[in-house]
Amino acid sequence: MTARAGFVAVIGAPNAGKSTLTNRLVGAKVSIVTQKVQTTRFPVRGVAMAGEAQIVLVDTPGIFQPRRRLDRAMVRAAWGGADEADAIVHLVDAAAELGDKPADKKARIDVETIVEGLKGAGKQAILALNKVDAVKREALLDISKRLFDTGVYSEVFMISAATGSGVEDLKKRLAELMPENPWFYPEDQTADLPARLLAAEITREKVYLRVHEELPYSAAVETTKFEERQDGSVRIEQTIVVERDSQRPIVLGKGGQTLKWIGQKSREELEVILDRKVHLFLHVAVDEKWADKKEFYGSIGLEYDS
Ligand SMILES: Nc1nc2c(ncn2[C@@H]2O[C@H](COP(=O)(O)OP(=O)(O)OP(=O)(O)O)[C@@H](O)[C@H]2O)c(=O)[nH]1
Ligand SMILES: [Mg+2]
Repeated sequence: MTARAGFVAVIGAPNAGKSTLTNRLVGAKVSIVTQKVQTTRFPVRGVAMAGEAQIVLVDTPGIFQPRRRLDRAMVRAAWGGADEADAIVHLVDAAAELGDKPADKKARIDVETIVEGLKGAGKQAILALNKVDAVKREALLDISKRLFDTGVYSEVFMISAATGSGVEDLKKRLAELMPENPWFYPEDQTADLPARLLAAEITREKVYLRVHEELPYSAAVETTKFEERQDGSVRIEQTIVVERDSQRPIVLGKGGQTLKWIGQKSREELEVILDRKVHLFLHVAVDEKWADKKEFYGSIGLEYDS
């Protein structure tokens, strides 16, 4: 058999489950997942193998109505991921298509924007209706028909990225769509994020999981030191950057309890991922302008002027 390899962009509204699906297809955690919208900030690659085919998934930031500089850079990066891909999966949160919370309405508008974007670019995508575990079967057919009638989809899959239902079928199909190519990555490699950045992402995930309600405008995490030590352990120093003075005590918590929790959870996960002992030191800093600094964009591969 001939080797196949290609790129699959996973696009969709914020919170559709793109990172969950990417992790599920790869079979390892390559991208962070939280209940907060706009968790993923830059395209994250995950490598899945299916027989002779290597599927390089590109988990992208959510596509939404951008307001701030960072929003614009994220949305641009998401479309950029779709531009370069051999196949596009448009992941739609089926529960949000049916719900009437403000967030659901927002998600539906974002879905329409994506449909228009695909039309404008003359691209066809695979529609994957996600979160089928959270909605009634009958409703799925209606959503699927309505979206399929837009003409931008080649086929439809109904899946649950969380439970894995339907994901194998989708994977099989993606494998067939991969062009003949030598593999881009060694067979046993699942991710290609540099360790410093990966470590920062894991900590950012813990920050969001713990204080997402109180931090409307999200924080940034920077790894300032990543030092391999003689004894095989690694010393990691990170700064959690928030935008306002009032957010510092939120991240710290009473007597530093919240920060301690964040540090502990992050360290535990990093020890598993890096497969060695981790000494993690966290600091909290306030910088009103972090989301407007050029260096920040460069460090995560986003375009400053999007
Ligand atoms: N019930 C259910 N929840 C899901 C499913 N897939 C993802 N979720 C949840 O949806 C939320 C968002 O998941 P993510 O994977 O972070 O979504 P995303 O599309 O990557 O979000 P952004 O990076 O913010 O654009 C998390 O709380 C997930 O646990 C699913 O199949 N069923
Ligand atoms: Mg994500």
